[in-house]
Amino acid sequence: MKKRDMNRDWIATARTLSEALPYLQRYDGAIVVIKLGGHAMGSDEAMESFARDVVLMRQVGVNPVIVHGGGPMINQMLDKLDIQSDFVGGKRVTDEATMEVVEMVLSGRVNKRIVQAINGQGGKAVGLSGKDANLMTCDAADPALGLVGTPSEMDPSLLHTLFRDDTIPVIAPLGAGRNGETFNVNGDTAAGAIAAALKADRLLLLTDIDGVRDASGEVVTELTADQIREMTTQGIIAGGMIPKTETCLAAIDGGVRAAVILDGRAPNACLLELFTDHGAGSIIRD
Ligand code: X2W
Repeated sequence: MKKRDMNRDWIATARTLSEALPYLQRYDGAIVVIKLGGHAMGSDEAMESFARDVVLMRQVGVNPVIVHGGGPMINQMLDKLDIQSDFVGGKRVTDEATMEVVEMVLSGRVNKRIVQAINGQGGKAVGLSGKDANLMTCDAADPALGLVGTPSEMDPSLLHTLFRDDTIPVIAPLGAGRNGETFNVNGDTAAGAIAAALKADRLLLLTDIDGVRDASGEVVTELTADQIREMTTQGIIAGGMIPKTETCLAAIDGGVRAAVILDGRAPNACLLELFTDHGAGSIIRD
């Protein structure tokens, strides 16, 4: 004999699913690029929950692409190896020794952790970096930063092949140079460039802040590109938020329909944003 568990609001669960229908229809076949920052990668449970959301997206017809960071994990390994590391304008000054560690950590441990988490939830993920299939060719960003790259030529054709095969790409932000170099690319920059190359429907930047705040400190849920520019000129958008909003503006300029800055540590952040009226974080459109 079995009895119903009356401690849960099952009717609300069914209603939530029903209310998701228009969103499921809207995002059927959509390309959603998700940047998972190192600061948004939490415990194994949080990673499992993120992976579950990604697999659910794929299950309902979305083509998710994960581009990850891993700055804190790179810092830990550099510390262990006693390699000093500096940031200039939010970018890691990258010499050859640092580059070796960056590639090992990002393409190795961090990338495979995400791939394994997605596959553990019944998805089919494959780990890549911008070097694979010439996805992201880079030029040096600034000689003072060493091997930091700016994406200059994108070839997303492999990603379209993976979509057709129900496979979820998980991409480390590294690019190849034209002379055999390996370049370290800021994770947000890489996600924006990949989203633009795919003309993605959404770019979701998952970070550890809950969105863009106005002068009174409140999170603004919807903004235009012009409003972002104005708030930056007025100094309301400042510090670490600037590279994020710049990435969003560049992605929108490049043909991405909308970009969202949201807190990746909040449970089911991606689902909340894509499939509910509530949304999450701050959405930026042209
Ligand atoms: C970053 C790449 C990783 C990254 C770095 O070396 O830390 C540059 O700064 P988060 O976790 O998204 O910050 N690259 C050029 O962007 O990680």
